[in-house]
Amino acid sequence: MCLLMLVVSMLAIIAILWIKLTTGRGQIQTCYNMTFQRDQLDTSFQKKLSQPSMGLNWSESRHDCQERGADLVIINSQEEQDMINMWRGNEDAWIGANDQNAEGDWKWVDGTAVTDGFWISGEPNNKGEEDCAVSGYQSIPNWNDISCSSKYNWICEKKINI
Ligand SMILES: *[C@@H]1O[C@H](CO)[C@@H](O)[C@H](O)[C@H]1NC(C)=O
Ligand SMILES: *[C@@H]1O[C@H](CO)[C@@H](O)[C@H](O)[C@H]1NC(C)=O
Ligand SMILES: [Ca+2]
Ligand SMILES: [Ca+2]
Ligand SMILES: [Ca+2]
Repeated sequence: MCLLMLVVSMLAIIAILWIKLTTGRGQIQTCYNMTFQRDQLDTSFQKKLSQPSMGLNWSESRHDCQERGADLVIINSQEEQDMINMWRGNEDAWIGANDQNAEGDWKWVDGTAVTDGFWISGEPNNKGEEDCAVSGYQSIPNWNDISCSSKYNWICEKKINI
């Protein structure tokens, strides 16, 4: 049932600019337990090819999320990483991790440490000065650190109480 919802959702991403989906807090099982707190993922996927100027830098992306009562996504599990990877299609997308305050000290937007990061092998490498994380760099599903001034799509996450 949850997987079906995801497949339907993927089709919706192709058709529309903005989608709102409800999912478990990074765990498929939570779909079956409505008393768990859920996250609402509010996903933005402007298509780069058709709208090349629509990407935002990391702080602009975060601001857009905050205007929606959300924040950039915090990826809590392999399941959440997999879902985000499906939703982003082949687009790179900002996620809510950065090391802007202290080099190499990666933090989520809620201030917690990034412990089990899904980094691409060899990343983060801070090449030049790279302090913000994208998921899906060059079609690889995992993360890369990138200059925070680069423009990408972004994924917001909003906690909701059900
Ligand atoms: C659903 O989650 C709540 C909160 O964690 C828990 O107390 C309850 O036992 C769960 N119910 C089932 C059927 O798993
Ligand atoms: C992101 O864009 C905003 C608005 O154009 C700009 O003020 C800010 O300096 C940019 N941030 C970075 C890191 O480039
Ligand atoms: Ca999350
Ligand atoms: Ca860095
Ligand atoms: Ca890098």
